[in-house]
Amino acid sequence: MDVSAPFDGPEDDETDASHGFGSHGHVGAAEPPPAPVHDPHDNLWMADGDRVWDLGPADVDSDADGIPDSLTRVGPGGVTVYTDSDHDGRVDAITEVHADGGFASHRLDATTGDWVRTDVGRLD
Ligand SMILES: [Ca+2]
Ligand SMILES: [Ca+2]
Repeated sequence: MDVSAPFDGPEDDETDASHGFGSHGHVGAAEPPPAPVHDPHDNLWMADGDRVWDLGPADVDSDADGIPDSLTRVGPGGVTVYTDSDHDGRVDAITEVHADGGFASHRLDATTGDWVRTDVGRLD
């Protein structure tokens, strides 16, 4: 083999100038872990059995972190709020607010895929 590497010339010694200039080994150790990538244009979805419901893009930022995570649907009996709390696109919390002021919250159990009621009450 005749491999002529174009950059295989003698190294200059400019890198020596940085020696002894901040000898910290792990400069990036204090950096926070990368945030999960989220495309706000991704639609929220939820699975019902073997069907997948595409609910459309999130338009409500329920926890004020700057990322839309919820959408609301108004039905004949009240308003339902669908929330994707971990920003993976899949709805994992639902709150139904009924026209009479009662509400019920459900959260998706990721291990079983079942919806578990987490809260129920009445808005006064
Ligand atoms: Ca949010
Ligand atoms: Ca989710």
